[in-house]
Amino acid sequence: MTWQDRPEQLREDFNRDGYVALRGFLSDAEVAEVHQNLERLIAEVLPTLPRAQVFFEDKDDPGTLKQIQRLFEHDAYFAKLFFGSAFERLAEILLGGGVEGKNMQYFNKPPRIGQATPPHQDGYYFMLEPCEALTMWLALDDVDEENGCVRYVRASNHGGMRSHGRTQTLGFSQGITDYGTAEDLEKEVAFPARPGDLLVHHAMTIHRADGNRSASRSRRALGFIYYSERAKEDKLAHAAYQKRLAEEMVEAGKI
Ligand SMILES: O=C(O)CCC(=O)C(=O)O
Repeated sequence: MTWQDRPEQLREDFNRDGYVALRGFLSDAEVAEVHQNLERLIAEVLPTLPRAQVFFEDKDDPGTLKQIQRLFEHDAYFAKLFFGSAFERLAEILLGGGVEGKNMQYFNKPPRIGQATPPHQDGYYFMLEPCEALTMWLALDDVDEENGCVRYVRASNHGGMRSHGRTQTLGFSQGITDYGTAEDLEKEVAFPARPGDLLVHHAMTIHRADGNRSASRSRRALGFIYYSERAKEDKLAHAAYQKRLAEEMVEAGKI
């Protein structure tokens, strides 16, 4: 049975737990195609992108690339993967209606130096009313506890928005300030993944990841963000925040 055969079950699991994991969402051949296109994009397109859309762990070392924003704007292959695709169809099933694709990101945590992802709720960044949106995380490497697999707090999508504060993590500027209660830790579930596995979380679901402690294994992934058509964005607040953040990053010499 494939994921298309069980839409109600998937939506029920997603609403209950705040996440679903679809193993083997892409085949090995499809993952190989994504890798080829990423290599091409990194070699040919990356040098032309605005600096607020490309993050390195060390901006003087191109080998430490950690994030690229808005892939679909930069390249037709990624636009096709994002819009009108199986990913978009799955988002419609899980959010129960029409969706709007908002962001597609490349994530890496380079070996040894890849930083932890602070605990956060994406909805805090998105500024939506109602907060109906999701993020998909497509593994492109074997990912486990050593190289920083994603961790979700089960059913945290039902607990409201937690207090967030500024972090020093490039690409994840906000983190939950009181993360680590007994309930958080008890309900935290680690999601090791292999290339082609897809994790999907609701914008209210608390999640985090450790850094990459491995000596030589990269930890690459693609993120897909879709908003429900019902969600209204506070566009002014969002644009003002993005501008302030980009200025801060330039001032701090991070980008
Ligand atoms: O790649 C990661 O560590 C986490 C990604 C994430 O937090 C997100 O896409 O919301």
